[in-house]
Amino acid sequence: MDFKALTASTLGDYLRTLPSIQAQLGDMEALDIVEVGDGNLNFVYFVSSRAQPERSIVVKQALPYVRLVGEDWPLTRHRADREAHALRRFAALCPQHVPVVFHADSAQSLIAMQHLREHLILRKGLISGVVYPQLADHLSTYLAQTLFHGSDLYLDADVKKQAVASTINSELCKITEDLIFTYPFEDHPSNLYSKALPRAAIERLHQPRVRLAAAQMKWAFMNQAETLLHGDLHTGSVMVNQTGTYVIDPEFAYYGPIGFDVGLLLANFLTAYLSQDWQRVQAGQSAVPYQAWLLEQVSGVWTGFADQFLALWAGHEAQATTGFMGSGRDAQSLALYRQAFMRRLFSDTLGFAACELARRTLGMAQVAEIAAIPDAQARALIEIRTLHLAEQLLLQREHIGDIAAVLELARQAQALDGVAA
Ligand code: SR1
Ligand code: MG
Repeated sequence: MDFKALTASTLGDYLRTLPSIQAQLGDMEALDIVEVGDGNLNFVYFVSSRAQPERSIVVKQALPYVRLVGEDWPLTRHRADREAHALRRFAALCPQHVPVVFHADSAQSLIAMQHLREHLILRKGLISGVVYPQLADHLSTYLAQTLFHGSDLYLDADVKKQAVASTINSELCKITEDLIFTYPFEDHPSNLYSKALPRAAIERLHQPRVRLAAAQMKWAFMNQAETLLHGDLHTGSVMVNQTGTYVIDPEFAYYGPIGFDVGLLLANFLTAYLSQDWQRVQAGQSAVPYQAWLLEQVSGVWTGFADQFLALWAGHEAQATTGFMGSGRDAQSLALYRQAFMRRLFSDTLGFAACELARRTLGMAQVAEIAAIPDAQARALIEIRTLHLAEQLLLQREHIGDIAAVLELARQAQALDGVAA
């Protein structure tokens, strides 16, 4: 069937032809279908059986343009294939944290998957000040499992090279190259921020040493084909409740630097942290305890990820005849290499986190915890803080010794009450 943009009225007839969907929904005579997508790119529907409303699925369709902008910004529908492939691959590696795909149709650029009806988008939970006791544990496990098993530390070299070739996602990568690594560091017409943000705060990102660092991170994003990434792992790509965590929406998946997924996630915890002065105070609460919990998530995600990544690596080396360093490897060389590897991964992570902080402050793809603040002065102060932290992380990424030092930089940014000269 030729591609057809489906709607809440036409989707039912399409789904009724599919045995895999019938198995999920049971009685499909009458279906309740609502379009619920509030993401930037795609259309998303909740579909349930009217006779058995507890049986439901999510359907996502990619249209040949960017939803946020409309038909003036054409975009390949190929992203749905990338997403279906990545969901299946990540689910095989970490089934407890990835939704099940029931059906994927390349011609229609459509995916039908598990409906996480008991879960909420993490970004919304963080704006409301909800504590999720197992969040850092779950997210660090997801990161370690997916990022380790896609890399040359685990895969045979030829398998990994084939994987790099078969997961090319150029158009979506170009969005990231522009929106995360380029536009925040220049006066681009698509940039958006508070009217009250002082020009001096924006111009700090135009300093040659900052632009140099951003260009270095862009180069790493474009050239370090280290593992299959989610590619857009912000807190809007995570669904949570008190006991479970799922990572959704990997349409930006491609082979890139390991630190990119980790860095994006940490940056979005940091925007949540730096915006609590507004969020909690509006709710009549002190921001302090929730901010402490958010910094614990930053620290817990990094240390949990690093520990599990190293454990997976050591476990794999222990049972492989020829490890990454060959069959003649010795314990001391292995230890040195692991240490250097993790050191570089940490500074990559901080550099990517910095670019994400900059673009979530100045770029067109805004985050609600900052952009929805109606008081221009209050929003501008938070933007000053996120930009300051972005600058510090970018410039110091190779010298920051550990995650505790990152938390200290975040606290210093939180304490700012204006733009540094
Ligand atoms: C056109 S908006 C692009 C952004 O939305 C996606 O969620 C990614 O974050 C991307 O950068
Ligand atoms: Mg998304």
